[in-house]
Amino acid sequence: MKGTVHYEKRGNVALLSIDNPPVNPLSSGVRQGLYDGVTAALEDDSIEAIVLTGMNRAFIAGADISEFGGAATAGVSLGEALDKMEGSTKPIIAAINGTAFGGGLEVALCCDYRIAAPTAPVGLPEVKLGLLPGAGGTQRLPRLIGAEAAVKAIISGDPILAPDAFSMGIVDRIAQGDIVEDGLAFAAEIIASGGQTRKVRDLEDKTAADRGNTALFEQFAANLNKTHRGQFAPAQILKCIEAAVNADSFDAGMQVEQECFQACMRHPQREALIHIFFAERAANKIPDLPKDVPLLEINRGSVIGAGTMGGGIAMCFANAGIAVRIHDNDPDNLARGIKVIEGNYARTVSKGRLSQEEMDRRMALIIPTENFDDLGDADVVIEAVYENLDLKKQIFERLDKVMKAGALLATNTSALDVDAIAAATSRPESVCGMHFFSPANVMRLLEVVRGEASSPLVLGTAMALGKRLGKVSVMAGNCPGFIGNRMLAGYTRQAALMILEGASPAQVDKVIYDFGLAMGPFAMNDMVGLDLGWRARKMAGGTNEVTARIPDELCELGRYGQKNGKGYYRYEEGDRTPLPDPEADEVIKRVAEELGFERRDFSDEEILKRCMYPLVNIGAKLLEEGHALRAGDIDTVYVNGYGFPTYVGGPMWFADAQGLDKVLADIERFHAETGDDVWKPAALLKQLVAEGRTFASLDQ
Ligand code: 3H9
Repeated sequence: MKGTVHYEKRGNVALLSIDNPPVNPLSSGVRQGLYDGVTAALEDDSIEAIVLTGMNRAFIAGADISEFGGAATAGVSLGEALDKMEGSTKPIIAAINGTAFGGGLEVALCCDYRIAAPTAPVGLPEVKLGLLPGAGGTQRLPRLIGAEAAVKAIISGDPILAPDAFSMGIVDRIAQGDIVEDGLAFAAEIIASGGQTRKVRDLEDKTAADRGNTALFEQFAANLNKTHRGQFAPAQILKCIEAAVNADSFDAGMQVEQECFQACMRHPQREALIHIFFAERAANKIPDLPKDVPLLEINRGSVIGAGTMGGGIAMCFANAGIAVRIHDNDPDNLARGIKVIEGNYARTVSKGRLSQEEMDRRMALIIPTENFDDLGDADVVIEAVYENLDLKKQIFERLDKVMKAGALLATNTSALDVDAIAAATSRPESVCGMHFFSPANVMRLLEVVRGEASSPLVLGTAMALGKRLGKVSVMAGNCPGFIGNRMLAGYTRQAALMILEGASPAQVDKVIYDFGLAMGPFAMNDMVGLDLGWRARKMAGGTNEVTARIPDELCELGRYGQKNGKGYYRYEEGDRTPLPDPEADEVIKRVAEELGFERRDFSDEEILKRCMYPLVNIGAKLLEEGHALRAGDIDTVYVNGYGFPTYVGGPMWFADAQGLDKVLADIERFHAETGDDVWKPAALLKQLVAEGRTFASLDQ
């Protein structure tokens, strides 16, 4: 059995300490230990109260997710352990030393009293795994804090810091000193005042107020379409909380919770979301980098380029409390960049999500400089100028001269050759790619690009720095576009071809939106600005690429996208809703005819396959070449950097779910029909189909 609970007598109190490192999930040994510990305390007449706490760095991280979907596990169930606790005639005090998430908070809610360390976060994040709190959380939390607050907490799944949990009524006290000593002192007080138990299941006053209020739950349900479009679990959560308010008894509510929990467990979204949970953590582990690889100590950063990317990266450093210099060779750009950063923070302050003092503290960490040589004292420098290989090489040549020995030199290039950039220095072992995604202060993904010469110390440091900056870091090989953008090129090209072949931008965009992305490729292009690509192509002397013809002609007509109210779509003043526009449709038709395309109707299914399967085929090639280490890494890139719906699990997981034999058959058909290189089936895909395997099986 995995994990254990230590039992210790402290006078007339039994101290139960959960021990299942690193974060104490409720594995079989912990469940058994809870059951046995409470039983022993109840049987010992000298014990008058029980204190439950966690060893290691958490109280309890929740149910053991790795047990889900597998064979039944040994020992008592969580339900049996919780019944034992809730049935206890001696008061149980949860001394929440650290994270109490999911089943962990549910354990605490089965205790009679709760005291928390001031830094401990509590929460019910099951929704992020496609689940709902299935050990009474949907029934007990509303009884403690009311339906509305419970809906907010459980549907968002967000952590609640102990001081907020105290004001909401989730915990009774905040520890002033050592959490275990304060828990024992709390127990002594309860014993001294009669040793009363207090079961959350018996509380009524908070839920009584909303009983029969159907409008309240209709309102919650309507909001779900905006906040959790396409997701299965949130509606199930509402059903459970409604039962907590309206069912005839606590047990009847628990029955509803069990049914809904099981429905979530069976749903493919649950499997996809748990796949992403483990994939994000696996991505951090690089097979040939030893766990104890020495790392650079990062106390100061430098960023080159004060544009959108550079500014966002500087904010990442400041948000993590790391001082950072930001340089731009154009003083106006530098001043503008600092203003943008200030504006970003000010907006967060005005929304109440950041205090003014914290904003001031972060702004003070960002030091603008016009002097390139000032960058030299940093432990890491990230170059974030526009995509031009010669310019980047020049910058790295200069960095080689000014940066202190041993510093990490990173380029934020999104597609260029990291080795060519590293070769401009005398220390290519110190160079790697650190590719952030826009806006860098918001997007969670970081691609760490491994150059031919990048040293283990540099790669390990870049991965660890990513974690410190709050990113999900994925290691990518040095190939054009790395993982994310190399795959994306296949997706955008197919979309562009389909509007030449007869689909409309609105149809393609709707298919992608319904699939779960925030917007389709044409709405996205309009948002970014069609003129960027058009100008770049003009500067490069033009292109023969057929897919460039439509955006170029739209730009010739002054249709740059949202910025001037017309692109693939038209936009009403002050409104970002894309509206079909006959003028743009005319351009599309004319260009298609001029290029000799025969226009036809597309089914939504075909559009989806044409957009998604290039991701899969290129993803398979990346795996084959070793440029991506795991299928799960690719999925991690797509859900964290490209808005791919997490509940679909990423493109490789999606392909597995379709059946790789079917995916391959479609790819072969597209290849036969078009001869396009992107459809040349990856050898790995063919091999997996021949062996009856999945991409996921490669990661096991
Ligand atoms: C639930 O509770 C359902 C119930 O309502 C009903 C049941 C009937 N299980 O993230 P880290 C592993 S659903 C198994 O790197 P951090 C993780 O994989 C659950 N393993 O550390 C990693 O392993 P490795 C609701 C888990 O400090 C290691 O622990 N709970 C679990 O950055 C360290 O994790 C949640 O959704 C788990 N529950 O963050 C909480 N949790 O070293 C999920 C972690 O091999 N967990 N591991 O890569 C978290 O949010 C974060 O892990 C936590 C720690 C904040 C706890």
